Amino acid sequence: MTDYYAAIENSLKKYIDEAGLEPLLYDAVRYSLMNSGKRIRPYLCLLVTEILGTNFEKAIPFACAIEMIHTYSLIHDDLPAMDNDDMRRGKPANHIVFGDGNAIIAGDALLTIAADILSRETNRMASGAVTSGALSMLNGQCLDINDPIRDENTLIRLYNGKTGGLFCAAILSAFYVSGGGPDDAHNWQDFALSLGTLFQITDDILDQEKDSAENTFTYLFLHTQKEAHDYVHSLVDSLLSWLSPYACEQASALRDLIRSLPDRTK
Ligand code: GRG
Repeated sequence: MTDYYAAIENSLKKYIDEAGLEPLLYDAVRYSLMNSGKRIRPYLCLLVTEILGTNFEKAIPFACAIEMIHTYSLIHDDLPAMDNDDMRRGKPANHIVFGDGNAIIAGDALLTIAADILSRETNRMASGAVTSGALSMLNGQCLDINDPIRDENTLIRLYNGKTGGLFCAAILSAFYVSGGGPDDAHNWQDFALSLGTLFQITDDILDQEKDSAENTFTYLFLHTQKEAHDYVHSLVDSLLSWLSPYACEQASALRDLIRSLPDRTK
């Protein structure tokens, strides 16, 4: 199977190299973007594109724009005015190394390069899926930083925005790149939101100690550890059964990814 990860790394680097950034801004952007992220969103985008019978290269611009938007959100989320985290991806956060001002414009630069990539694409549905996911993420963040009512309904809105937004962007842009139309998108959208929820609750399980010390509102604020594990495994089962009509090697790779999520350690 194609090395999708190598394709993502090379394309991300090419896009930032071509953006005409000042050396300091380039360093701040590269520091966070080319920094051992798991690349789950762009990987999903390329896999789903191939599952739907289209060459992954058509989806590369969308996959890269999504990873840039994701990285900008992490840089901004780590700032003192937001989550105030000193470490990201195993290294000091962007603002710790470059200062708050440079971290803000590094995030802005990533968002702007993503917009530039999308503006050069002709598939408006796919571009729209990315911008809509990015806005959804901001809605989720808005709920998150404003201490919402801590109930199940709010948690679903929070997770469908903050995490589900960019999972939808990845999977729906792949769907549209492969010729899908808006009337048939809802199944893939449900799939993306379930996958986002699975990813986020495994994140909650990993961060449980820190979240509980900081009284953070997560799935584990409302549910026991056992309920979280049971829910995660029921999501894995339903995602796998949803994928059962697909037999290609990329579908097998996606099944492997889904099965691996409950055991992830980072
Ligand atoms: C500040 C604009 C803005 C938005 C913030 C995404 C987000 C919204 C905040 C980041 C904090 C967070 C826990 C988000 C939920 C999604 C999530 C689990 C992000 C981490 O994604 P990974 O694990 O990260 O894919 P890597 O580093 O592997 O790319």
